[in-house]
Amino acid sequence: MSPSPADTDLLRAQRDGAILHLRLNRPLKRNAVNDGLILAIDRAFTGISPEVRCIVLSGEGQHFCAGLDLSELSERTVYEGVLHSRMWHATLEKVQFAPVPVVAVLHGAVIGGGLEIAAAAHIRVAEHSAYYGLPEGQRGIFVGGGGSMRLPRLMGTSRMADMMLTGRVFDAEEGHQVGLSNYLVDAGEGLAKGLALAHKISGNAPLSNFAVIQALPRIAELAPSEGLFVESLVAAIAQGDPAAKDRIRAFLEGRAAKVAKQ
Ligand code: 1HE
Repeated sequence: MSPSPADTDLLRAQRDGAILHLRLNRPLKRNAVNDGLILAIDRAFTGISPEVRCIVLSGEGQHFCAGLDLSELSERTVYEGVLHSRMWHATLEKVQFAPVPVVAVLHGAVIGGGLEIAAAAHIRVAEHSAYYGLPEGQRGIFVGGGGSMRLPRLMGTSRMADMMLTGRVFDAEEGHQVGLSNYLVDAGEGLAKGLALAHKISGNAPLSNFAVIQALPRIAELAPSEGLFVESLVAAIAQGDPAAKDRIRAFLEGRAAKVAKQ
């Protein structure tokens, strides 16, 4: 599938030094994700410049994302449906296993596939306007963008089943309590918070960030014995990096910040 010419601005990309800001840009359709938009996300996460240290993902307009573009759904056969879901999987794998951390900034509707996109990010900042829904149950469909794999790990299978079976919508506070967001901020402050976090993350040693996003979720899925063994390897690799040695020397010589309450 290739996007039509009208689809070329579906995802806005803006580089500011080490930070790449990607914006879902279909506000008139509440950033509903058509094939063009998912393919644009896929392209954006393919071959990220080595100068980029963190990615911020947000949505243009009043909502983060209204989920799958339902107008494209009705024409698909069962087999095309499987391929379509696998396309989302491939794209959101690229998001979750991007070479650098991804911070999602959520506001307004974070629905269906929009929540699946958010779940693939490493950190979620939510504004008080955010609300979370999985109306797939009411629409007669199922999640298809990795939601059944990622969302239970964030909020638990039972809560996700409740959302899908009853159409329950979590507001920003409830979403925060159940683990859907890491930070909850006032209206209009999400992007500033997301960018501030991205700046902090960009200041870390790249290999250390890489280990956190690549090794941590994989180790968490292993049996304890295998997980501990892999952890020892990743720990040794990270501490062998010159950046780690420089930073530890800086602390021991009193040149690095202490850990302090924020
Ligand atoms: C859409 C979509 C969409 C809006 N597909 N066109 N997702 C849903 O079931 C959510 C459906 N959307 C909504 O419930 C509401 O639109 C919102 C709560 C997100 C926003 O409400 P509102 O009042 O701000 O906007 P609106 O007037 O409902 O929508 C504005 C336009 O966007 C309108 O089109 P228009 O041509 O009449 O202006 C809507 O039709 C259009 N629009 N959402 C297509 N989703 C990988 S599988 C994932 C499976 C799912 O994601 S299922 C969940 C689908």
